[in-house]
Amino acid sequence: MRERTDRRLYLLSGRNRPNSGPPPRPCYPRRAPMKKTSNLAELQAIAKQVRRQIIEMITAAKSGHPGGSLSAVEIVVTLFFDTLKIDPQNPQWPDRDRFILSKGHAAPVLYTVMAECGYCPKDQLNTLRKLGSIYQGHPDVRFLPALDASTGSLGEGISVGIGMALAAKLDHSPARTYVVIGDGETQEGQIWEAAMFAGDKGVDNLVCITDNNRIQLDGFVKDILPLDPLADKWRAFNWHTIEVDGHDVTQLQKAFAEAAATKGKPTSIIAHTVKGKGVSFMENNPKFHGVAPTEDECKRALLELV
Ligand SMILES: Cc1ncc(C[n+]2csc(CCOP(=O)(O)OP(=O)(O)O)c2C)c(N)n1
Ligand SMILES: [Mg+2]
Repeated sequence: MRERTDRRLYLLSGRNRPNSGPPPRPCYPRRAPMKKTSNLAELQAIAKQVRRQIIEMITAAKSGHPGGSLSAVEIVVTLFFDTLKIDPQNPQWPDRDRFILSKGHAAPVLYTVMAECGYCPKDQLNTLRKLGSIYQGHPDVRFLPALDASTGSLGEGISVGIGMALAAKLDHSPARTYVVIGDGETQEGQIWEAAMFAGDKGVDNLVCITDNNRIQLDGFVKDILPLDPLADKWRAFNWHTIEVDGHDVTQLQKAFAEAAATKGKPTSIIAHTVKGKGVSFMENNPKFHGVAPTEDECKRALLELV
């Protein structure tokens, strides 16, 4: 029954090949099972390492999105290393929790964390955005089959997540689905259609985390199309809504636990973050939405991330 649901989702994904299931997910060989941790110091240390890797890989690519990758580090690290029920040695486990980085341009944070978990090779991270690399500019399951979804066209991730969450319910699976969206992305109409649907249908195995870093591609969100009062809007759509400091691992852990304990409603976590977090000249600087650091800027950034 669970396999059939996976197949239904696959057909919906548009990659419909008759008489074939989803492509096999190659298990990247690792020697030991992934080490999960709830320990604050360990998670913070991983976050720092992830930030360094993000800077290095975007510098090597000479293009990419540092700001929104850095703002989401604690969110993605806390999910993968602590909250998500996953097994990188068995990436197709039907009851695994699902993760969708709807703001797919922040792929470097996802690739780095997945590589740290053992889903994919660390030594290829610096091939980001190269022709044929498994680390495409936006997450693509055709290149990296351990992903739960291809993303990059903003606005779509919650809708995809709703499908996965409802499929889990049909299968009586404990799997939960987590979607990370951007605040600029929240200006997309599809976000609110999905919010309205999930709130009405009580999709309580779905969590949407907004990386609320206050900046989108063209500048500050408030100057382009303000979202406030953002939490009230999610509440009005019948979502259990929590606001946290998105760089505070402990607050994130508590919010994810509160979401898991919430029945009858999906949960929206508004994570207040700083775009470019961790690198002084990138923080709150709209320029670093989609511009790679120069070699010199890379060196300066890495000196700050020790
Ligand atoms: C449908 C769609 N329109 C436009 C873009 C181009 N785009 C890429 S990132 C971005 C801004 C996103 O801002 P936000 O969601 O706040 O991301 P973050 O600040 O976390 O980087 C835009 C408009 C896109 N990827 N998809
Ligand atoms: Mg933003």
